[in-house]
Amino acid sequence: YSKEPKANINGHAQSSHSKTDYSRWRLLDERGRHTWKYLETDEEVEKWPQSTAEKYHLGMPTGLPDLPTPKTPLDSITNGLSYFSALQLPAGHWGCEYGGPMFLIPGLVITWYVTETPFPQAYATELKNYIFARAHPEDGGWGLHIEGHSSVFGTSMNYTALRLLGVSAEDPRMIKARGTLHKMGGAVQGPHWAKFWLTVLGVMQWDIVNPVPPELWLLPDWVPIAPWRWWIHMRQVFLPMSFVWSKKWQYPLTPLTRELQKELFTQPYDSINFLSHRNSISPHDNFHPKTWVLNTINWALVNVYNPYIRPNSLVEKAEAWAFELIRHEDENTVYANLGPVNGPMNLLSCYIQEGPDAESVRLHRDRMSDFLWVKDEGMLMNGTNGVQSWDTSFLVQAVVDAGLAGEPKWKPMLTKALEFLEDQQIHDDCPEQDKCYRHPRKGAWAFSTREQGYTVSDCTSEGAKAVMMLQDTPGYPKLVSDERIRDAVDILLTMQNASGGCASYEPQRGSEKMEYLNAAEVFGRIMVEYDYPECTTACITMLCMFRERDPVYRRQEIDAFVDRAADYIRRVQRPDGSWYGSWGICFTYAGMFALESLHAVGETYENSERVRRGCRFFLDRRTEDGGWGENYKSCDTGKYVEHPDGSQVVQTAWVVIGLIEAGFPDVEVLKKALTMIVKRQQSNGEWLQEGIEGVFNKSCMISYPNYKFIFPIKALGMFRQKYGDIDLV
Ligand code: LAN
Repeated sequence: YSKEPKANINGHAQSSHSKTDYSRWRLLDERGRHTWKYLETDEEVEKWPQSTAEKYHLGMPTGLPDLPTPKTPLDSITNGLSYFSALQLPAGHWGCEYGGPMFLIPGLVITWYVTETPFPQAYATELKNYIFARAHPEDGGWGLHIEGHSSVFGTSMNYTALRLLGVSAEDPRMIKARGTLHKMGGAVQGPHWAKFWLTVLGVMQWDIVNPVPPELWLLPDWVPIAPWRWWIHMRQVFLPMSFVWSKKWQYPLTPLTRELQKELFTQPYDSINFLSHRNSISPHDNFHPKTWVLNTINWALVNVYNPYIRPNSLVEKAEAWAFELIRHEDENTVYANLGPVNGPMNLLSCYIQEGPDAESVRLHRDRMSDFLWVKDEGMLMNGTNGVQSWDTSFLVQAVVDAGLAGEPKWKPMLTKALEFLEDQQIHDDCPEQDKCYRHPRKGAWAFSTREQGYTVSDCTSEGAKAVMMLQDTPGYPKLVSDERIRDAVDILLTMQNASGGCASYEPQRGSEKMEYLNAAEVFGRIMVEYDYPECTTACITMLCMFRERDPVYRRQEIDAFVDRAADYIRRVQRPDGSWYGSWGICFTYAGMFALESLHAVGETYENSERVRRGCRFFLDRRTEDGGWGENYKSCDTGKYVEHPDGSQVVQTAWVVIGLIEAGFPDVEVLKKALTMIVKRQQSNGEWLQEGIEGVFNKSCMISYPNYKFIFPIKALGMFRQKYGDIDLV
C-alpha cells in the first residue's frame, strides 16, 4: 500500500474524484489470491498492460471479435468457450464479482474507520460509487441484498458507510436515503448485526445490543448448545463479536460520528433509551423473528446475569479463550479468514487486544482487499475471497461433458485449470484441529482458495471430479496422484449426516432446534448445518465416479454412503416432484442436482415414477419461449415463483441438464429451451447478465456471474453428446 495515496476517512476524506480512471485498475492474481490495484503513474500503466479479463470485469469493451452465427450446439459452445477462455486468469482459474449481500461493505468501512486503517483513495471513490449504484431506485434506501426491498439493516449501514467515505449529509441522495430510514423508524429498528456495528462505531450504545457472551465458549463440549456445534459461519462470526461485545469497546466520538448520531435517528440522540430498543426491529428486516426462548434468555442475561452474577474472573477467562480461538482462525487461514464478516471482526479484535501496531493487525489489514472487487458500478465486497476453485471445477466438467476436453483448441486452457486445481487441494489438517473445532481438511478443496482452507463437501466433490475427468482424458498430465484422490474420498466419507444427506462444511453437530437461538433476525436456517440436496448430490456423483476407477478402496463404506445418500434425496422430494435448493435459486437448481443423483444410482424417467414426477414439475413451469425463469422469492416463500422477466439463461440450462440426466424423452422440449439459449448468445460468444443466480440463509441473494457461461455450455454439450450436433436455429 505504501506508495498509494490514502483516503483519510477519519474526519476528512477527500471526495474530489467522482470516478477513477478504469484503464488503471489491475487484478493481481497470486495463485488465486485476488487484489485489485489502482496504478497511479503512467509508468506503471505501461509496464502492466490491462488484460482482457480485467477489461471484461470492469465493464469496458474487450475487443473480442464477432464470431460466426451459431446454428448447432457445438457452434454455440465454441463461441462461448472462445469468449470465456479469454477470461481465464493467470493462475488458471476464473474469477468474478461475488456480490449480492449489501451488509458487507459497511462492516469493512466501519472497521477501517475505528482501527484507523489507511487504504487507497481509489477504493474509497469506487466503494461510494457502488453503494450509490445499488440504492433502491424508488426510495433511495438499501436492502439486505441487491435485489431486495429497502430495510433498516441495509439503509442504516450503507448510509453510514457513505458518510465515513466522505459523502456529505446534504447530498440529495443522502437526504432521500435518510428519509427512507426515518420512515422505517431509524437505526434503532435495525437487526442485531447493525446494532453491533453502529455501537462499535460509537453512534449507538451497548445497551441496545442483545448479549453476545463469550462465556458460551467455556461450555463443556457435551452441552447441546455449545458453539462448536453451530454452523461454521455463525460460530466464526459469534466468536469475534462476543469478544468485542464483552470488551464493550467503542471508538471515541469524532465530529463525524457526532453528526451521524443526529442523522440516523428520528428523535434527539440524548433522548433515546437504548436499552428499551434491544428488541426493536422493523418489519422490513424481521425475516426470522426471535423466539420466546431467545427473548427469555436475553432478558435474563440483561437483567440478572450481566448486572449481578457475571464474575470478572469468568469474563477474563472467556475473553482469553475467545481470543485464542480467534488466533487459531487467523493462523489456520493465513489471516484470510472464513469470510467477509468475521474477517473485519477479527481485525478489530486483534486491534483491541494487541494494539494498532501489532503484527496480527498488519496481516489482517493486508487481507481486507482480498474481498474487494471492481466492476462497472464501482467497488464491492465479495461474499467470500472469491469463487476460484468452485467455478473452475464446473467449467472443466462442462467441457468434458461436452466431449471437448480432447480438442487441441481447449487443451491449454484446461491444462492450466488442472494445474490450478492441483495447486488448490489442501494438503494438511489444521494444527490442533480438535482444540479449535476444525473439521479435517486434508484432501479437500475449499470454495475459493487453499489459503482460506475450509473443507466444503460439494467443493471437494466437484474439484475431485474435475481432476479425475481431465486426468482420464488422454493428453493430460497426471498432477494429482491416486493417493490424493483417496484423501478427498476420506474427507467425503466423514461428511454424511445421520439422515444420509450431506451438509456444507461439516456434518451436522447439533440439533436443528438450535434455531430457537437464532439471534440474527435477518436470516433463516443458520444455526446448525442442514442436509442439502445439492451438497449430497455432489458427494454421490464423486463417490460413484471414484468407485468406477478404484473399485476396491473403502468400497463397502462408499456403497453404504451412496445408498443412504440416494435415499435421502428420494425422501426430501416434495409431493409435487420438486426439491428445495439452498444455494442456488431455487427449485430449478436443486432439481438439476437431484435428478443427477438419481441418475447416478440408476433411476431415470423410464424406470422411476419419482423421476417422472421431477420432470413433470419442470414441464409445468415452462415459459412461453420454452425456457425457465425462477425468481429469488422462491427461496423464502418455499413455493416456485416465476421470474418477472421470464426465462433466464442459467435456470433454463439447469433444467435442461436435469432433464437430460433424467433421460427425459421429448427432445423437442430440450431443443426449444436450447434454441432460446443460443438466441440469447451475443455475436462475440458471451451471454449477458440476467437475474441473480444464488442464495444463502434463505433470504440473501448472491451473484454467480460465471454461471451464465458454464451452465449453458454444459447443457448444450450434454445435448450434443446425446443427440448429435443437430441444428437448433
Ligand atoms: C457460500 C458459497 C458457496 C456455497 C456452495 C458451495 C455453493 C454450497 O453448495 C455450500 C455452501 C457454500 C460454501 C456457501 C456458504 C455460505 C456463504 C459462505 C456462501 C453462500 C457465500 C457467502 C456465504 C457467507 C455466509 C456470507 C457471509 C454472511 C454471513 C451470514 C456470515
